[in-house]
Amino acid sequence: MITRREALKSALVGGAAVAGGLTGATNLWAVPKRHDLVAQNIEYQLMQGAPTTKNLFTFGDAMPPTLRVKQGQPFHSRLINKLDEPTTVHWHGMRLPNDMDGVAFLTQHYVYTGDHFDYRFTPHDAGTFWYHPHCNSLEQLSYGMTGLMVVEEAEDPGFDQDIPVNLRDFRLGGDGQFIKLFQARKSARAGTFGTLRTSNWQSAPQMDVTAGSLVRLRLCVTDVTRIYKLSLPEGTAAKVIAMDGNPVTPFAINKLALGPGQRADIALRIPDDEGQTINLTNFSSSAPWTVLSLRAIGPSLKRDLREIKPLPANPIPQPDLKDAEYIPLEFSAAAEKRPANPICGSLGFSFWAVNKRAWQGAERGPLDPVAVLKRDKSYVFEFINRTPQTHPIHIHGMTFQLLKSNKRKLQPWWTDTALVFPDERVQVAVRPDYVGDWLMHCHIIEHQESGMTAFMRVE
Ligand SMILES: [Cu+2]
Repeated sequence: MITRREALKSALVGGAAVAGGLTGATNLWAVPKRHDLVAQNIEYQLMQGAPTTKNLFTFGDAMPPTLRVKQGQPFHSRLINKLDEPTTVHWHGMRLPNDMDGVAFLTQHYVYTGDHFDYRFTPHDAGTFWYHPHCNSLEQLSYGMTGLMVVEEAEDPGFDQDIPVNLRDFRLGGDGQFIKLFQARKSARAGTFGTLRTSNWQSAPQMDVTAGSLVRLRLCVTDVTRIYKLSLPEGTAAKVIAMDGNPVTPFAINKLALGPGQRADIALRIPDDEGQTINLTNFSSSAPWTVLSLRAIGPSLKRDLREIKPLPANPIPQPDLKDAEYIPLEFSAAAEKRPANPICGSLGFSFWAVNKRAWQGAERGPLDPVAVLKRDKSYVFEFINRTPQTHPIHIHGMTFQLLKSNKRKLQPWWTDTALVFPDERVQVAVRPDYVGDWLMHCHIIEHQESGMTAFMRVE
């Protein structure tokens, strides 16, 4: 008997040559630089004096690299799998062809140990994005496989320095080794937190930046659980200029809620005097803690925040609200909290549901789509949170606009991941521009892997 896994593996091997030939032929005119992502185990000192020697997964030989590409230019990345298990890469926030979306079993087959897979697409939108596996997600993300992707604007906005910041925790014991990644009773609530808080794989790093310069800080929460609340000291010359990759009307950062999957770009003017520091602080825990600090060095460049050019809007298809179809999407606890088979990264529990259905883990094959949409038609989704927890709801392959909430005033931001607070109802508008099966899930990975996942089909 051929198992499903073996059948998929042979299908993959058979299909790879054909796909390689085709993509080779379509790329005669533009040969983009190839960004190789080697998925592998490494040893690394995350915790002072206690190197992590087991189960630290990454792309490359340190923290996954920040990939940089220009808006509108073809991008090519080769995933080379040197892990002892299958993996994939998902490009969070990208509007791209469905077969490049990286979701195991829904949009592509596993990339097995020793195999590789070529991802090719052209980023339409400039901004801060990120990438991670969509396969055994709780382990692979928790073990380190989260990296940033910067899509640069066609025209340089005029910063002196651009600093991507990968915000996440690691769940390590005192010996620097990973401990059990989740506790089921916590997965059924806000999720299980890590023990070591890091920015770019360092604890509260201090970064030296030129005095009086203009810095673009690209904050990206790649943690599997933590919702940050970020502040800079009062009076700091700084503005949030983009959220989740997309430009916003600039505003001051003050306990900014940023959940797993979300990003904030901050334009920051460094003080004039050498040695002056600015601390970025997180207020979401009972005791606030420093996320990173920036220290001014050298003579002042005497720049002014007003010298930054406004970021141009991204070319996102605009929904037509008069012609939009309404689709309610309800996020709740599962009717029955019972153990399920732990397959393809699912936790082995059903705690959560979307429209009353708990996703059972991808390897069993997808359920029916939660909604069937038409490409280029407009929709209003209502995210209805029936739980006492906050959920960062992420939809693959489409960028949607925040419309309104029953709890607070929303800015009309464009996003791919919306925080939906307890008992909140958030309406968003979207006009999907790519056909295919697009996953929708909570980005608290324990919630994703214990039922709070569904997918939408765009025809
Ligand atoms: Cu959630």
